Amino acid sequence: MIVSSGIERRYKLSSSEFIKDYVELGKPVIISGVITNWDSISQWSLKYFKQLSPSLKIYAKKFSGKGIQVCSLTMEKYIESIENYEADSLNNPLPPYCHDLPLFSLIPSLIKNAQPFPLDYLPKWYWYKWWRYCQFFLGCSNSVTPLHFDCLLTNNIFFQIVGRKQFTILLPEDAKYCYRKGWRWFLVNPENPDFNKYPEYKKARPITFVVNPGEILYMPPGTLHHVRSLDMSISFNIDWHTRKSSLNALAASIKGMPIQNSYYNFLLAVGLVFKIPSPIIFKFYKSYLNYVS
Ligand SMILES: O=C(O)CCC(=O)C(=O)O
Ligand SMILES: [Fe+2]
Repeated sequence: MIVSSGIERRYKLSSSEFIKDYVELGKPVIISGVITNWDSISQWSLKYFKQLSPSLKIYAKKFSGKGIQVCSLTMEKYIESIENYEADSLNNPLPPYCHDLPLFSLIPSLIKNAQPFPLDYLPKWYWYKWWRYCQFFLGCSNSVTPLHFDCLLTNNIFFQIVGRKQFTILLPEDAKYCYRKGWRWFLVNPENPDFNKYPEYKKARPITFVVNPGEILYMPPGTLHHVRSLDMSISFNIDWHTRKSSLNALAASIKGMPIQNSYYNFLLAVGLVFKIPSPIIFKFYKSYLNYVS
């Protein structure tokens, strides 16, 4: 396996540099110093979420070789299962992983804890009610998201609020060494690759790093990522297109992208390219936030 040189880290990166040196070049980066003063960094905890909204119905996922199993439970029950696991991981089962939850829409009082939001990293089209595009990840230590890329081939800005996460990422050109299954998932486990089964993975150049609370990770479209929570963790991301990435993603419709994904990309391309206001597009796009694929 070729071990590559790591990811760039930048302190208080300006939006013009972010766009010129990372988004336009398709280069990942970790940015520190931008969200360090958010209230969420000091205030959010799973206990806090439980107090705010104990009876909120949420969904959690179990990832296995057979696919994704989704279960529904209340915030209170979910947090209790995490607390039990963190207190005694030997005698409690690993709880499912609450993954892709639009928590700002479900608990709007959280929005004020994520200010000032670095809106100028995003195209203006997303500025109006930006929080509607965010998806949360709540989980215990050892929660894992297997290797995949984000299904609409969007850019991803990932905000790590509580706990640390270890990412292993690969650039899109290495996808061919990772044994794809369906549209977006990959069979190789980068933490313990089985080279007998997946010999081509020896040619891949995975990059492993830890994202700490208060840091932002940017991943360009098509970046493969495997994520392990090192601690109990709260994060959220925003998946977004530029005009260019929306058109590239539409072009991927002929490369096996599921038709449902092409529909969402079509909506975003219409918004970004023809400047149709986001409140109109969002009515149709909204169902994407509950889309499991
Ligand atoms: O944090 C995780 O476990 C997964 C994150 C992820 O896949 C994403 O932000 O697209
Ligand atoms: Fe992802």
